[in-house]
Amino acid sequence: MRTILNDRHSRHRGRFEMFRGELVPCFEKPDRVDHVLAELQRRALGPVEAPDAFDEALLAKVHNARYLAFLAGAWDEWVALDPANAQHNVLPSYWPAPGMRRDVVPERFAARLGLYCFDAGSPLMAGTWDAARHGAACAWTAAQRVLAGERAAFALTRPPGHHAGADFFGGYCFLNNAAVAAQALRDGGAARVAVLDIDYHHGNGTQAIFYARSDVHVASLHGDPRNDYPYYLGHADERGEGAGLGFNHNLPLPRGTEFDAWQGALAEALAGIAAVGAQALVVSLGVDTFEGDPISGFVLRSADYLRVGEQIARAGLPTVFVFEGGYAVAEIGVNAVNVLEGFVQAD
Ligand code: OKP
Ligand code: ZN
Repeated sequence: MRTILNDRHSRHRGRFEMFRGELVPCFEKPDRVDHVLAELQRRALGPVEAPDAFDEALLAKVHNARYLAFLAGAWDEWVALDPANAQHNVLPSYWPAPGMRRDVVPERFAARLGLYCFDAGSPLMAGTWDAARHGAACAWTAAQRVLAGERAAFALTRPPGHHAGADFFGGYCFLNNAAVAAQALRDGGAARVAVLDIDYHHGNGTQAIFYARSDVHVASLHGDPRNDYPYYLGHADERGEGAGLGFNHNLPLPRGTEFDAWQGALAEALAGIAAVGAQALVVSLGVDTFEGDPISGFVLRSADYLRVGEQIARAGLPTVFVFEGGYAVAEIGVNAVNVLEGFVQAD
């Protein structure tokens, strides 16, 4: 399987996120991708390449133009406010509460920041935009390889993407790489695309982007939002709206869920994907379902990920894997590459 690597990922390197009233070192760090890359190369799973030239105008198919302009210029605006800001990451502290106005775009940077971001855990810095847009290019390129006839391709990138919506960032995510890949598969001729999100956290951004669309079906297995981030979306009764009704499938699971039960939910998600007649698949591949993950609550073991890859391969669809979460850094390479190897071996 071919890997498209974001070689700019380490330009995004957050210092601190807000956690329990303190700023703590970021869980989402450059080592994560480096470990996956090392394991891919150790197992010789296939070539590793840079992304093709990417037309950034394609981002506007899944994100809103005002948001993209904000994100692209946020760091420069921040530093222009005060040159000393160059030493600090950007993190919001203000958000519009319900009943407050979102239609008037404030002038003040700190206020605009809160319009476009939904948590205090996603620091932005000088290299964020560059890392994120190259990540989107990787997802797009992986989709192009699959459209050209390859059985599967892997976009290895960070920051992750599935929490980013049309006009907001959060959950360590800035641009929705999986949505970019799904849209690229649609534009390349797949009449219906499915996104299968197996990251521990609900992909609220991906769900929101495609919620009213019937051409992209979104299925997600995740920690029940009653107890897990992102808390305010990801319930089983969210089934899509308008033309998209019936094309969103959430499978929330309790903390402590073991592989047997998790795999049953995966089978259900895949049955739904088959039922809607998807012609291509995007997998939001997070491995924070691992028993040793420091911020998550499922208990999958490393060997289980081989079975996950096999089960996904049996869907028989051209597949783009997009890397998302996973914070047990020492095991992240083995876990992620096990999914890919299980997929390849089942073929
Ligand atoms: C991103 B992805 C730990 C609390 C959770 C946000 C988690 C974002 C996960 N400080 N903070 O889905 O893996
Ligand atoms: Zn996650």
